[in-house]
Amino acid sequence: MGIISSGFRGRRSENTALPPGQHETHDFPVLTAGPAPLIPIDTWEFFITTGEGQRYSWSWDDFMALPQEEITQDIHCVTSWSKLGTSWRGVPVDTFFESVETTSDFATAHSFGGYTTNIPLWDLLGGKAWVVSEFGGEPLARAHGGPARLLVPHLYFWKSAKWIHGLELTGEDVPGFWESNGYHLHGNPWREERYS
Ligand SMILES: Nc1nc2c(c(=O)[nH]1)N[C@H]1C(S)=C(S)[C@@H](COP(=O)(O)O)O[C@H]1N2
Ligand SMILES: [Mo]
Repeated sequence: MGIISSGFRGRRSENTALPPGQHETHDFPVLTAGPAPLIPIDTWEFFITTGEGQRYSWSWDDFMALPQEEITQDIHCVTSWSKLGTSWRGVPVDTFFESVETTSDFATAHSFGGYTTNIPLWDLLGGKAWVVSEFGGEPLARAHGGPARLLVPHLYFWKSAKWIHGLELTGEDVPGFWESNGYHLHGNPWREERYS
């Protein structure tokens, strides 16, 4: 022995699940620009509008009737905390798209309260994103986006729009709230796509 490949030399992060520049937290910080909106369940809807002018929508009951998945994923906030192994329950974005026809390549997620964030459709489909209504086996707390938020764990957590209202599909990538304020258009934590 005695031969150590250069890949193993030096100080290694204890947890290989952490993207570069991130540290693990066991808290669940709340990060919201502005006040948390209150959305009564009977007025809640999730919409998808297409570049072709179609509008699809689901009431809370429609949403609850869809097949739900248990999700365990790591989340990474651009402010440098990561939370590993978080558990959620929700509906894959793919499920909503089963009935949607579009040629659009991009989406703007719209939240109740006005927050927006842009995400390529490719990053929302293929089992990579969900609309979730439970965290850790409990209904999602309002501070964390309840009754329902978007979960896009493979991108920085600002893409996981709390109080999700719907997805507006567009032909071009249109910067959302943080993306218009200096954050990266895409936000892949493994490539440290933090700021533009
Ligand atoms: N509607 C809405 N969604 C939002 C935000 C927000 O201000 N409003 N903040 C984003 C940011 S910057 C982060 S880091 C996460 C924080 O989610 P948490 O408060 O559940 O930790 O929500 C994202 N989704
Ligand atoms: Mo954030």
